[in-house]
Amino acid sequence: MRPFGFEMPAGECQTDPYDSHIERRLSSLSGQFFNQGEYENLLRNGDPVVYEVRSMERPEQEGELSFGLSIVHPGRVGDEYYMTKGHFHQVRETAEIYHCLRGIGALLMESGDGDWALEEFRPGRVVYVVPGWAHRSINLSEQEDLVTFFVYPSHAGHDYATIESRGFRKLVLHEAGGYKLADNPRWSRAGAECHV
Ligand code: S6P
Ligand code: ZN
Repeated sequence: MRPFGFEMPAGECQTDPYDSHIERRLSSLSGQFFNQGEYENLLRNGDPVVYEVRSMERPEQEGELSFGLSIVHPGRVGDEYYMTKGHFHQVRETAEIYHCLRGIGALLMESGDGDWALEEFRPGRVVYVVPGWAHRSINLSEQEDLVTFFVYPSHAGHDYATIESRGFRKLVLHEAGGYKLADNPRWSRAGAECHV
């Protein structure tokens, strides 16, 4: 492959290099939303696409960088905003950068021993995920997609199982005029530490 460049508009682009497109529907986020009753209600009325990822596939080896767009659609399950599954990198010593292109949201992050951080996304904002921290994108808008550009080392791999089993320590919930953070009752420090 030769060096290359491409446009990165916030909207649709016909000339981007992405060769992979995945859609994550509500059914693939089973157990992740706090309000299980509302989750099941919504699923009975269909299985909406919650988020999409367009990326360029690179060999999963050190030295390569994988990158693409994460697009989280607007919506809520009860008071909880649409969000990505979230993951640790399998190779914990790998970082990631997110650059917000469009929308309003946040990146919820959590270290292996349960420290947590929330960084807001708005157009132009960059978030640096330090090695060892799990990350989940959350769309805080009720109308607009949250579009971020991400880049990470291609050998990082993805550990989804840890988050699937206990979730993140904090929930990001809607409240009039903004959002609030709440403790996730499913989360336990013991569950966090056994996965460090
Ligand atoms: C990969 C990077 C993003 C996410 C995407 C979807 O390391 O963090 O490409 O894959 O935002 O999130 P998730 O948690 O479903 O992979
Ligand atoms: Zn990642």
